[in-house]
Amino acid sequence: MTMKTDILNRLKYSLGKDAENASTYDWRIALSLVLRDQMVETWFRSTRETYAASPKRVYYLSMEFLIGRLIEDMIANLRMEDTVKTAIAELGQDYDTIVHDEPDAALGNGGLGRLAACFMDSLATLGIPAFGYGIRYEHGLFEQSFAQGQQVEKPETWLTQRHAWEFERPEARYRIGFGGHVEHRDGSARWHPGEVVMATAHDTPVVGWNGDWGNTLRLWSAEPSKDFDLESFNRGDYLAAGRSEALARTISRVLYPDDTTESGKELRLKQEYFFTAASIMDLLRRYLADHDDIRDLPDYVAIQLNDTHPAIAGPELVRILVDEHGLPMDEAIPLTRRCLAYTNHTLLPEALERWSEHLMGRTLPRHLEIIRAIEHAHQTEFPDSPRILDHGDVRMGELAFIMAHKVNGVSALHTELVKQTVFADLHRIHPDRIINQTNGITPRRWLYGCNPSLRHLITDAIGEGWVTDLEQLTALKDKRDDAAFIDAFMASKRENKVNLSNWIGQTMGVALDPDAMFDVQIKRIHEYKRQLMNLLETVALWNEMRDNPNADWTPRIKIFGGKAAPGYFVAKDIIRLINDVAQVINADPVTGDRLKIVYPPNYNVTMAERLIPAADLSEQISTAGKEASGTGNMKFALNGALTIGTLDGANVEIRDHVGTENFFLFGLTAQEVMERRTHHGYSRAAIEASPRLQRVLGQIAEGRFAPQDPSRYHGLVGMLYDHDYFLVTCDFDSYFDTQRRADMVYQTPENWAAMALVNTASMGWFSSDRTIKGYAHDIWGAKSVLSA
Ligand code: TH1
Repeated sequence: MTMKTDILNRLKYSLGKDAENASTYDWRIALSLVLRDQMVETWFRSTRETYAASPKRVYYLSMEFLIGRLIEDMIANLRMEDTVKTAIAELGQDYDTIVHDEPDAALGNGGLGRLAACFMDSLATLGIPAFGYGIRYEHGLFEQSFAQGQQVEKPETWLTQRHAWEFERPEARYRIGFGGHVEHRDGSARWHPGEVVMATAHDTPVVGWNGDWGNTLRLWSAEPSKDFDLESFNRGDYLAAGRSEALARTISRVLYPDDTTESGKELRLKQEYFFTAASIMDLLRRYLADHDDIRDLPDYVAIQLNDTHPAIAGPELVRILVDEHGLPMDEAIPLTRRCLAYTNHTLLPEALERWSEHLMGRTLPRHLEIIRAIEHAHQTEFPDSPRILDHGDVRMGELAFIMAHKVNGVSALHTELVKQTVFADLHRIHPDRIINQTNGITPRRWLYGCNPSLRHLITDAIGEGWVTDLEQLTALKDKRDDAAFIDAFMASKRENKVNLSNWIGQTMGVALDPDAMFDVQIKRIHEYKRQLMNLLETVALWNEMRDNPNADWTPRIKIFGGKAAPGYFVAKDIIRLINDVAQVINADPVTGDRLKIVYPPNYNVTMAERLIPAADLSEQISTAGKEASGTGNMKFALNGALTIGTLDGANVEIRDHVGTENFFLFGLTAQEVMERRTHHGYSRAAIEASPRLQRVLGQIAEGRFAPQDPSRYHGLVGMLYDHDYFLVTCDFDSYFDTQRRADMVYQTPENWAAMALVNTASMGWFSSDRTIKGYAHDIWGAKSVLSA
């Protein structure tokens, strides 16, 4: 009853609308504002308790927070589902319509950004005082559509609507300098920036489970330092007056759409420094408000660098300690190190950030001096240390490593490879610095929220404790021989598949058989993730179905989702090929309902929430050694999909947890991959040994899927023959055979379901709550402040 009046009041007083004239948008904003009001209570209480306890605070610095929609998250965490649904129904509105009206906040590219969002949820649920710091991009990741099968990018516009969750903080504004020169006098330095941009804070409350604790996601937006250039304006030079304003705003205008690729652009460096510097100033202001001695900073502040993107935090904090607080350099560097920790998310050489010294010196002259001082100090102590400054570049990985007291990888295998490869020499010098923290996912969004039918089934069986203690799912293992439970488990999966089929029918006009195996690969399009291998296997299966149309084939729906970086041409070719092949196969009456390919455009968090609960088979097929962890792999297994995968990233640990008999393993190991690359002509040899693969490549090369333009894929096929760096050809046969093994198991639905149930039941360890406890204990020395 009060919920209903609260919504009507918000509609009236915040939106100036009455119920008769309110649009879906108006209802959504009114509801969001009511929910935000509810969160504010928790939020204030958490802030008060934090000030009273004066604990160590965690600051998670990330270029990306891929939060998606928030409304259902907020409703679930506040435990208000029934209240809201009743109120919305009484108001004569449709709950789903309102929820689906919210734009998906895509302030990230993929796994790295989504991990940051899961971590924020876990920090709040665990009651660890924390801030997420990032950039309030005006345009998130581009919107993808397909034109004749090719990816088309359009700007994303989530902020053209009101972002109902945030509070602007005009009082939290900082001046961020760029360029200019450094003045040295009497042994001290002063940086005189040539250009200044203002950083303004926008706060989104992040409330944990049950509304027990609230933290803050603080995103910075860039604004001109003076409203505009009055002098130019008065001269009548309106363009010049606007130019400096536009330049400032450019910094928070758009997210770089490159996942695991370094862009090396000046604007990117400015974005990195912009949000890092604002965050450091903000946390220092908070610290100095109730502490006198800057030397105690590491007892109260833990700063986590999400990859090297905020690695300039090291030199920035040293700069403030030395230039503004008068600490000697040899004290400032170790003090800073005790505050900082760095997470490495990839070994891909193209992702390791480097900035030319020239650009760094021009953009951040004082920081370049400090980086030289850091280099000098480290070289003095460890003369054979690898260098930060190398061939005229500043290497951000080395800088982050040297300025961090802990460096972590994101899965057991990845951490081992970090020790053996990128940071082998630094690891020898600092053998205790590298540790592992295997990634995790929040069960609130990735089971409770996205899969209501499974949520209810589990809660009815074992109670609700699993939501904050995911290991309780192990109790479900007892149910694997309980026929009634297995039936209910299968019914839940089928319900999700029917829902997905309806959505795909409506949005794409393709009819799907919900009893077919739903085989899903959703992630950024990248050669190392090998969507191409999945597609080649699909064509091979199609050939064999046509050769043998009367055999008892397991029907398959191949579902793809994902975007390619706009400048990544091979990835874009792969997208086009998937769409071209889909056209041919989907129209084939011989295979009919038994084989379909669907590739819904514009994959995002919201689409993942639809697809994952409906998946039977999860494709985690990267070249071993290339996927640092993966987190989609965890979401699928938690929702009762079986994995077909390589021994890569967190797949290794997932397989250990669910049992080797409940995981479809194939392919070369990371060691074997490295070894195979030393063989001359390995891919041509693999193709020649596989008639099945030869046939598929022949069909693609001769234009079977692009009859109007038969040479379209010559480049792609040629690449597989000559430089198949990601070993698609070498793993193809083993992948195909393993797929047929999956087909066989699927033919006995109860067996499949029992294996799927064991997957769900074994995923407790992959909760991001476990991951965050690991960071808190091993890296931050931070504790929960949540009163019991
Ligand atoms: C991803 C990794 O590729 C993935 O394996 C991992 O699960 C995820 O991070 C979370 O740890 C990365 N995303 C990016 C994005 C950029 C640069 C490097 C990486 S690594 C922009």
